[in-house]
Amino acid sequence: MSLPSDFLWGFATAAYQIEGSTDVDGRGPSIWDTFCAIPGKIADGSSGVVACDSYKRTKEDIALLKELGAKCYRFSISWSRVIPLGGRNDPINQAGIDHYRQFVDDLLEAGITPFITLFHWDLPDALDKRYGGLLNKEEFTADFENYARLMFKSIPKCKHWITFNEPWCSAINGYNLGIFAPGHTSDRNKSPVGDSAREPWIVGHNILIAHGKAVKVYREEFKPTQGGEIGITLNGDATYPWDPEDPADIEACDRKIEFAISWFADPIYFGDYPASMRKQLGERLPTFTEEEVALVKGSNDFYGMNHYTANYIKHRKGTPPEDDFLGNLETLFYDKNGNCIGPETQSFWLRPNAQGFRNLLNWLSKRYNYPKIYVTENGTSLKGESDLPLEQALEDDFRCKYFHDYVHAMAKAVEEDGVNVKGYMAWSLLDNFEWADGYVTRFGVTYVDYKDNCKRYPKKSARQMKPLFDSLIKKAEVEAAEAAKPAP
Ligand code: PNW
Repeated sequence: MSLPSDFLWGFATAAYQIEGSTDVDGRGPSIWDTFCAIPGKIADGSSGVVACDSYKRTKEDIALLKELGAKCYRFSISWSRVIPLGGRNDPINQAGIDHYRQFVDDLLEAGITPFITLFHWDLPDALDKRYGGLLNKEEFTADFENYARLMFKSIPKCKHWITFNEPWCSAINGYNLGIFAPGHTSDRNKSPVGDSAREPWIVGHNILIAHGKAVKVYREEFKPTQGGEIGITLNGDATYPWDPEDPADIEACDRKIEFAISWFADPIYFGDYPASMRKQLGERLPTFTEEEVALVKGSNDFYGMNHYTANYIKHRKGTPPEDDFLGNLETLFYDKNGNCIGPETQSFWLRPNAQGFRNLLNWLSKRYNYPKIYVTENGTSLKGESDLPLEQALEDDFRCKYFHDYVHAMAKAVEEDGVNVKGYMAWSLLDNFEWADGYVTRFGVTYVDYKDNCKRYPKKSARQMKPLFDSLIKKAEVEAAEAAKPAP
């Protein structure tokens, strides 16, 4: 088992989850600042106001990355730091731009390759209030294009750009379930009220167009001189049939992935939405104009894959409710024969199943003709980790096993199945603000002591990463040297 010698590995974070300093250096509010202020939305009533204090500790974070041996680091830019009101006619904030440019310089100086995510959910709040944010195609896509251009121009040394992180989460969690900002949902007992049956599909469409516009700008105006690459990051779980003998469950397994991943990946690789989605959603799913197809089709230089878990899938009969977004099926932790998908974690939706990772890498590679893949997130929470005293929390054997098993499953997919994975970023470098879970759920390989000035303590899993990748990459180098030797 081995990985190519140019394989990049490292860690990932996102601006709102780690930076804090929400009113420092001219930053404008994002929809997450507003959302966190709505009572009941965040489990512990917290917000990203302090988070890991990373805005002020960039040197310390880089030193940590270096100490852990990371070759790359994925982070996101807070749009409202660089354009506080967000729009194309709004003033830019040089202090915000300088911060990220300096950060990239410092990473490169430390020998760490930066991956920048332009949008990890923290839309400038002014754009939501001004015109409905992600729901407004003309305005949102033009403003995102403008913001993306400003970043490409300002940070020419970055060679790996991700337009959007997990548009599925923005659309479904933000506009159907209402558990993420801006919190729209059809549930009349909750506010803000939206339209769960329609808004997510409009938001998804608008994100695809905005992605396409940013990619066009990068390819036409920057790539020729900067020579970098650009893509989108999508999330999706692996699937197994609830009843392995039932063709309807087997079919539902593909449909589940289509509703999660192909919703975005099919337009990007093929130019249109999957047939299964059109069939169920009809006119509620927008259609692409010819001009939009030209923008979106072929717009990935690489596929960014976020992956955490797997589910058993049971098909449902009859007409699904209008607000269904799964594809008329149920997701379960046990199959028909009582097999369990994996052990519990602190996250209700996450149960480790490393074989599923290999299966999904294969599924994606076959459907999209073996694209270059960067795993831009993979990781786990631990049940009850927040209740442990510091010394015990540092012994995160459960997380060590998770990373060991998942990374080995990936290496098998590369070596034995011909899947083209070129990088891997563990989620996350630090325990951080886990969105609606607040600080209760920890995903870090580094413990952050929120009660003691955000002090950082690398856990066992943090130190395991370098030997884990060294063993897989070095072996490849040894094998290559062996192969190069003349036959005796
Ligand atoms: C991803 N789900 O989010 C995000 O990109 C990260 O910011 C986040 O911290 C990480 O995974 C861990 O949660 C997800 O409900 C949030 O299936 C929820 C789900 C999936 C991914």
